[in-house]
Amino acid sequence: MKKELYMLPLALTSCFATKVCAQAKLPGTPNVVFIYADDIGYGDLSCNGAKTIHTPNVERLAKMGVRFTNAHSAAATSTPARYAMLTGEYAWRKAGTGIADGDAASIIRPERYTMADMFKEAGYSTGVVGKWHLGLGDKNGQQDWNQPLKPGTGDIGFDYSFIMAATGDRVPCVFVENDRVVNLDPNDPVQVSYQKNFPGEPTGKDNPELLKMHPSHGHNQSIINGISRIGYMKGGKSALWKDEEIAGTLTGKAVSYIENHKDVPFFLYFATQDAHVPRVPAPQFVGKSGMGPRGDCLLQFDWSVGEILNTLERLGLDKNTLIILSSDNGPVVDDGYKDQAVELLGNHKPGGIYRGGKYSAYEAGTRVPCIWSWKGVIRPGTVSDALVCQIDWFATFAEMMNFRLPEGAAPDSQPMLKAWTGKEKKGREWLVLQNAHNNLSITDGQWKYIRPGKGPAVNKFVNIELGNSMEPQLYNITKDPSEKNNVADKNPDLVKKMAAKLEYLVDNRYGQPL
Ligand code: NG6
Ligand code: CA
Repeated sequence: MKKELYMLPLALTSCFATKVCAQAKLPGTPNVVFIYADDIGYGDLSCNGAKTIHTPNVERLAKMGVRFTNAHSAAATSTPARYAMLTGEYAWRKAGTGIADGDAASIIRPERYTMADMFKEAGYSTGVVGKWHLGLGDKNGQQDWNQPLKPGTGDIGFDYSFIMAATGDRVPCVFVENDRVVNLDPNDPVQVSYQKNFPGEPTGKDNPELLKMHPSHGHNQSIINGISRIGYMKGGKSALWKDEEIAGTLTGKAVSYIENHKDVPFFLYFATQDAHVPRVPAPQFVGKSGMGPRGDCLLQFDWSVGEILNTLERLGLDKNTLIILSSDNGPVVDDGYKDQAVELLGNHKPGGIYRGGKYSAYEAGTRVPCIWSWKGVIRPGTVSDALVCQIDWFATFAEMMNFRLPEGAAPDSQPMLKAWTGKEKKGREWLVLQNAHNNLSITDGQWKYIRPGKGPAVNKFVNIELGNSMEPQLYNITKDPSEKNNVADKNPDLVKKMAAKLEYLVDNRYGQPL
């Protein structure tokens, strides 16, 4: 698809003409800030009922806007959830969108029309700060990390980026700013491999004596800052991040992005590393939750949220900024490091009442925290039970800005501004969700059908039920939100109907209801 300039709202067209893009005054063109958490579950936040952890800044945001109780990421892991959110296309339609290695090539290619492209065309400055996990460069494993990484975020609509290439537990452990590794010493180039180690470099597997945090499963390759990771890397010493500084660095970059763009309309996608593994909170949060590093990282996340809210208020931008908070997938307690998350969990339920967790087809896999706040438009303190999904943000922003999307863009994204602003109780008619084994489910908010498919029933390492089964599963989510009773046998007609609906949608017939 070619990128062209499409019909723009009047006020923004004139902004192009004068080349002075003052803060857009139209109610339909607020600044947009995403605060996108990693692996934070529905039950991890006090606004959603957590009792053992207090997250006051998220509560403050919830009080300002609408809190959703049935909001989903499009997939139960990071890469496909982010892919779907930024492209408006279900990730299961596209090969190569599973959990990306740290040396994955750009998964969203320049010809793909993204949410950032749309904002840019609508006259916004566009920035991404934080966890990326959608690949960089042209070919898997072929990147030269010492050169600009092309294609990169700038080729899919972001004017500015300050990102972690993949995840905290994957090499390379460096920040990348506008396609270049930050603080790189040319005399100590970064090398990365997901195939084999570099001769002489220690690994978690062979040199556990060098570790300050030990893996519980996987994560036994290159050692960076005393933590062994997934993948091998060598060099780039001056560029390596310090794990306990990641939240501060990323939050600081997000804050300066907002400061630097206070006079123009902007879209900021701020993706935190919290509370993904390895969990290494800054000293000020260590021991504060009583639940070990995972709980401390939840407090750190809350702090980041507070910094963003304070910045917007300080700059007087809170009046014209749509703030969105959510998470890429559900929670996991032990995700590969011995960080006491299991031992110190106590009564805390990261997924709330929902079954499963990260990776799972059950509710906790994708039912995530979600808040929209927009002063003057969204009534403060609203709670919505509408069935909504992050995949719809794209088309909803287009609706909000009265922006006509190019044909074929955001094919699975549905404009749902009324639901997202808490004005309408009803959300989607149906929604397709994806677990880590690419098994799909379909829900209409009341019923959920999980299509039979291969894969283990439980991931024993992380102790999460995955929802994989060769038998059809049907749950009455309204009556049985914890998915205790599979009622597929008792409702053969409904199973047939939902299975047919799912097949219809899978068969590339975007969007249209059956
Ligand atoms: C898994 C990792 C897990 C995490 C996940 C991606 C192992 C054993 N487990 O493969 O630790 O990194 O991938 O998480 O390597 S996500 O939130 O970015 O999708
Ligand atoms: Ca995640």
